[in-house]
Amino acid sequence: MTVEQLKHGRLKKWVKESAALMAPDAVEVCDGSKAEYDKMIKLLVDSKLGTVLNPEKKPGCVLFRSDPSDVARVEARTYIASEKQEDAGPTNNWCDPKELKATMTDLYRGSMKGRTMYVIPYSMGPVGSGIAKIGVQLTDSPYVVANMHIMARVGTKVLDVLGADGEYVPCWHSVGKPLAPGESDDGKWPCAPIEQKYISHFPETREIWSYGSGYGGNALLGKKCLALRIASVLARDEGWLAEHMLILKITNPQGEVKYITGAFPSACGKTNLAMLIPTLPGWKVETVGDDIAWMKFGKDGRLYAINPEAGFFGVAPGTNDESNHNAMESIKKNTIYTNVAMTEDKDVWWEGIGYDAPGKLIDWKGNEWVQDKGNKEQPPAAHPNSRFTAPASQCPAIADEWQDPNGVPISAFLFGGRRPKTIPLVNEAKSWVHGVFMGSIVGSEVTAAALDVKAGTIRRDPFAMLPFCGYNMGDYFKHWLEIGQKSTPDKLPKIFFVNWFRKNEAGKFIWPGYGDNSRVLAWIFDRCDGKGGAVETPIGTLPTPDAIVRPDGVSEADMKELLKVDIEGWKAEIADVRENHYPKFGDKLPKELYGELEAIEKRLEA
Ligand code: OXD
Ligand code: MN
Repeated sequence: MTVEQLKHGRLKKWVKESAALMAPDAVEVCDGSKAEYDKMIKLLVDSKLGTVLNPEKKPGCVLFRSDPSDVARVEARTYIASEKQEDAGPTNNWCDPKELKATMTDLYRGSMKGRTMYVIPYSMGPVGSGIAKIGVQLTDSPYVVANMHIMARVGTKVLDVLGADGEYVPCWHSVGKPLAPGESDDGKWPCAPIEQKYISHFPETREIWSYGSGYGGNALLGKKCLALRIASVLARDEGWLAEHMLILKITNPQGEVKYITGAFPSACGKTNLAMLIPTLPGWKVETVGDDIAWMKFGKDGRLYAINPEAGFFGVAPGTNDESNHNAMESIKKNTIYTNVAMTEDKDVWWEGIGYDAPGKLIDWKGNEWVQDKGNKEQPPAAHPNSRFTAPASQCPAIADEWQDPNGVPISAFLFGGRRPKTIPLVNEAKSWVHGVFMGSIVGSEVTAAALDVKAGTIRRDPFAMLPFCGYNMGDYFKHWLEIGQKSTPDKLPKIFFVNWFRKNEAGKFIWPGYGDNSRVLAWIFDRCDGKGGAVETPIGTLPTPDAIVRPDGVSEADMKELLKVDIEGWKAEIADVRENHYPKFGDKLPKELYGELEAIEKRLEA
């Protein structure tokens, strides 16, 4: 479709003005068809950016290697450009919107020369759902178009819903690498240097401007930018929730069903939890979403969640048949791989895939790589943040309801992180406010390799939303407290703090995790019905020692340790929250949360 054929006057005008600034050689409106996807892949293969994988082993799959400067979200270059700095809050980078727009307009000027501008109309959420939102992304990257085909619903069907004057979130994206006449990418991943990368959000005008990166969360603007940062602002204003949460469906042996969402910081196994295969006989877990949940109240006072995405953009390393069989099945065909290693017969390989490298590989940088198991210093063949982009419909465990436009009713929220000590395996909040307190103190252990911080340090990541909240996190806590006022405790989801990552003195994990997490989910399921053995403790409601069926290898003593209230550890935890965490939010920190802090302090002293 051409720009002239667009029926939406405002959209047409905006596309034309954008094209005049960015000066692409051509403009194409995406229709979302398979032919369009194939055309993008062909363009990418012809310009030597993509490699078609072995059709016998990975039919319909393509591999990309990005520039080493463009391998992950860049939090330092991500901005919340609200009118007032206070509205971005202490945890976001802020810039004056006028200043930022001026800087970026200069960068965008002529940035698409030699390239085509693609206009991608997309829906986050089932097309036409009352909970869904529409965005239109302009991009000069066929890689982004192909990925958006998988991660969102794109094309003509979205324009049909938008009609002549519907609302959409305008999103600008350019890789920031114009081409001279006759020049082609010729195998060199296009992007701008790090100091020219900007991932900018304008919450008041609901706009997204991304420049200089072609990678994942920086460039697929429906995901973190729209579905979390901008949507969190819409949710605050409209009384709903846009969260960094997986959504799972769980069925007990009697055939009863509940839906659970869970917020965990990046790299804590959300995708694995969303797709787990229970080791507990008779139980079944199915997937609704693995990264983002949008929740609105139904007429019955319950919260209903949709997964706004249509695909999985998952981390490859560590994914194997044991850790996540369903993910491995999901990525066997029609998948885009980025920065994994390639075998001699054009299959994929990564660290933690479950078997040794089968011969010589090409690593994520494009160099030959031969596994040297004796060398602990050997750089990985796959980048630690290498990814797969796969259609959710390919997941064998996808729930029938995953595209239900009305969403699924949520019974429980989980919060968790990697906590080797103190935090028990599972802990039920005593009240909504106590649950919000739990969410507000979520933290996860960082490894020295991941960030420039001391190994073993706990990075607080409230509600796992630290990099994704589009406004002041103090106000975000308040919003959560207000949500709790909109319904009654019997209708609201119950809140649980979980921790699959406890270690013993020798540094070994005490809890096996993965499929055995179903044992904890079963207790949570029962608690939602007021059942399941439970004891009141100073920190919350914990399972009785025999309430969770122990997996092989977990002794009675281990279970006791996993469910112990570590009074001294909790005192230190609470002191850290009081001294280092909460003060960051100044007077925006709701007093109810200080109230919870004090109540726990008192109970720990008693
Ligand atoms: C993600 C993340 O990519 O949370 O989903 O970082
Ligand atoms: Mn995520």
